[in-house]
Amino acid sequence: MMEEKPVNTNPLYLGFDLSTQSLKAVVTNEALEVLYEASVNFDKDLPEFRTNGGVNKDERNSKIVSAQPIMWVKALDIVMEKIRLLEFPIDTIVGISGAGQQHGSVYWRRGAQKMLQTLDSGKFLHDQLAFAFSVTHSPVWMDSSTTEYCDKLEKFVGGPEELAKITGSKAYERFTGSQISKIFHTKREAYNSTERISLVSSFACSIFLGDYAGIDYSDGSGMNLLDIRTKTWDAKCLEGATSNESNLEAKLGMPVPSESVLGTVSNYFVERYGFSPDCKVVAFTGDNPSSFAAMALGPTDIAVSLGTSDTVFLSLDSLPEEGLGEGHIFANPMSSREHYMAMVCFKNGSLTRERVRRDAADRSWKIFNELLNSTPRGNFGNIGMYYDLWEIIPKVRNGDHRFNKEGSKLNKFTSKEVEVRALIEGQFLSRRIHAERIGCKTSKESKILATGGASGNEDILQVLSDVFNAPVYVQDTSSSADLGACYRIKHALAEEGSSFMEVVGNKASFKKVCDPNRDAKEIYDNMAKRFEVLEKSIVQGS
Ligand code: 5FX
Repeated sequence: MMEEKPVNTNPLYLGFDLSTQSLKAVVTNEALEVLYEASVNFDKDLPEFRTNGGVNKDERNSKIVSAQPIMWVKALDIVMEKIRLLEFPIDTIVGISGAGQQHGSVYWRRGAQKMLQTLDSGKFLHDQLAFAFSVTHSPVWMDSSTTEYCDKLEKFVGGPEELAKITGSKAYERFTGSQISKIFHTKREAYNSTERISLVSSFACSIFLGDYAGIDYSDGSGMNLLDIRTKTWDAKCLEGATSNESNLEAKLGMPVPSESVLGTVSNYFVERYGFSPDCKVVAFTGDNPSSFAAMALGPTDIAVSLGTSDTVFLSLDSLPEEGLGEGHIFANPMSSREHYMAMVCFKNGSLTRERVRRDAADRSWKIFNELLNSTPRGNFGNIGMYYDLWEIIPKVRNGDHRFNKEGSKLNKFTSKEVEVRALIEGQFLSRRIHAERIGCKTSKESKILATGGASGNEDILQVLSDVFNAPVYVQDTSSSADLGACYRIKHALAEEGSSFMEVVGNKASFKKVCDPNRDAKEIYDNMAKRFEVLEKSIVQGS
């Protein structure tokens, strides 16, 4: 008689986030409740790598920013030991996935695949992978040293708009295509000895898989190399980044859908930590796509992250007809074969709100909110645009711009109240205009999900709600990239054909904090039109 296999009644999911400053792990149950957490902070826990904020800045050129992949490997060793010490049944973990800081690239030396396939469970990973990398310092997303390679790539494919049409984004210094291009042109020997190029996400996935893991469609969209329609490497982009004899396509391997199960966990983890040999490894993705998955947004919802910089995230059923190049279009990590996510980043977020709070409100949020609330919606027709840093979208240099209701330029507003409202309305009008250009359409069902530091300020959120004419919600639990990995595991392991929403549902619990005022639509529809014209004039003069 065949022995009956015990049914696993308590499946657990293990999600990672290999982010800029730390490696975090979270274990959830099937209900996606967090049971255990462990983390490693690169600066504090791995001081031998001398990182600051998890990265190394080149002493002679501050545009060059990197991190050592062997540091990330060592962090994995430590986090796995911490997980072991939590003393839960590791063999009940049914799936592993994760997220990585976007755009960073890892260069595996010839022979590294064999190393991954034959890891000795008696030894640490970092001892065995010490010579696995042909480039010892991986460029990360904070690197901005590749302007000439961006220009070259855009020119080769026919200009920035053309590149955006193919890949979903114009060329950006941090995007992996230009980073690979720089290595190809300046470190040819290292490039030639590279067997495989991974993103940070697929690099971490490869270790759990014990073999090279494919780059997933969603994180792969942040490279300026992937055709976002066909989800294949674009021959022209590959050639523009390197040459037609660079063998880049083979070094990148085949891209994979973000929701794919790539195999079972490497024997190394079975023997060393007691994982079940049946534990599945689901493709890892980028940190932004993974946090996006953790928000489980509906098709008409918008997420607005109000942090040091502000970011707007949208789900798109199809590619926008116009506006490609305004921000970034990635394959949607929840349904990467057919849908898209849009991401628009604005550098001047909390940084600028804090500066105006200092200058107009004596550094006090209480005073700031009182000033904001003592002016009417529409601010008597006054409009402001404030940039402490060179902005990404729109492309303008730093400086403040103030206009009265006739559209004439002013040096100063008449009061601090007007200044504070002009800042907040101006920021959100800009978020709205640029989100609309990339395909954002609000409807009666739309919700705005606010996250990030400033999402705790309900007076600011009221303006957000009015400008977008939609209710604003905040999430009860934080929507993190590691949690998003657990959501993605559950979806990937569910019955074939089930949608992410069916499997994860509205697991993410939202709390409504404001509704738009009745007169908001008319006021801000008009103001958005005026804002757009004024913003254009600034871009032209910049
Ligand atoms: C997105 O395009 C970025 O460059 C950053 O948000 C990184 O993903 C941070 F890890």
